[in-house]
Amino acid sequence: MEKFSPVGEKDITRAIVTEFAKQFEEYVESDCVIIGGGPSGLMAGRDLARAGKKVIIVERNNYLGGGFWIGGYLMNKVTIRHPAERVLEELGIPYSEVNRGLFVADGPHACSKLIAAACDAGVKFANMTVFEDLVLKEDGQLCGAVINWTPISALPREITCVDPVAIESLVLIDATGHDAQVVRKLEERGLIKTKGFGAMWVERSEDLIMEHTGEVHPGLIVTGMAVSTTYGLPRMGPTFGGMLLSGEKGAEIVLSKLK
Ligand code: 48H
Repeated sequence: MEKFSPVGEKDITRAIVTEFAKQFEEYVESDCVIIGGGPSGLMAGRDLARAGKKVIIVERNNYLGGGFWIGGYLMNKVTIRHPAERVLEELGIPYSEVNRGLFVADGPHACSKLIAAACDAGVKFANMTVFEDLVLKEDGQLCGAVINWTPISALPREITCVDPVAIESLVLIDATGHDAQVVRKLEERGLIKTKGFGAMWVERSEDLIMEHTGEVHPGLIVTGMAVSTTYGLPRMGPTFGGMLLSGEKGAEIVLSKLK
């Protein structure tokens, strides 16, 4: 059997540190920073990277995919309503039609294909990294994100005080799901008023999300469930078509802004 190459511990450590630092240094200045690596953030990232933009997704967890692994109630079948099944086709995710206009796929298969598509397109990731605050300049223009390692931000202030760092971008996307964390930072500063997502009403919610996906503040686009929270729209429950198409629309808006 062929032997493994004679590479030692220090070489492995050096490879990790060097490659991480190189990428981080490069993405400190990006075309678009997306906060949140769930279905809407991954779709937006994939489309932006495919269009040749430099895009990084900041994700507080180690894993990517947000709520897209599980369909609902801890059951790993995800549902998608027409017309979003075209995304399943595009990503090569096997699915079946269980009712007219209602499609089902395996959560792990769907989610991993979406993550892979974003990676293949060239999206970079800062995982285990939490969005903490905004970089706001003239006339309230949003120009970047203040970030820290998730384990550091999770520690109580009494036992640690490690300042965050900032990364700059021309545009940001809030894809943080129910919490709408980026929009909420604007709210803390009196720049916007969020309404909180409404009760479940699937027939209305996804069309409304598509209508409202857009720029909420100069330099900030909101996608996915964060749109419901921002505008007080009904939630849709465990179905993901609106998340995928909202991410796609968010990317189109970013691209038109970057032109
Ligand atoms: C870094 C953060 C931070 C932070 C959060 O929840 P998600 O899957 O979001 P969407 O909008 O792409 O999809 C929502 C969908 O999964 C869902 O929950 C649905 C359809 N619910 C319907 C209903 O009725 O409830 O992903 C958001 C991601 C997660 O991975 C978070 O960890 C991450 O954002 N995130 N990352 N810094 N401050 N906050």
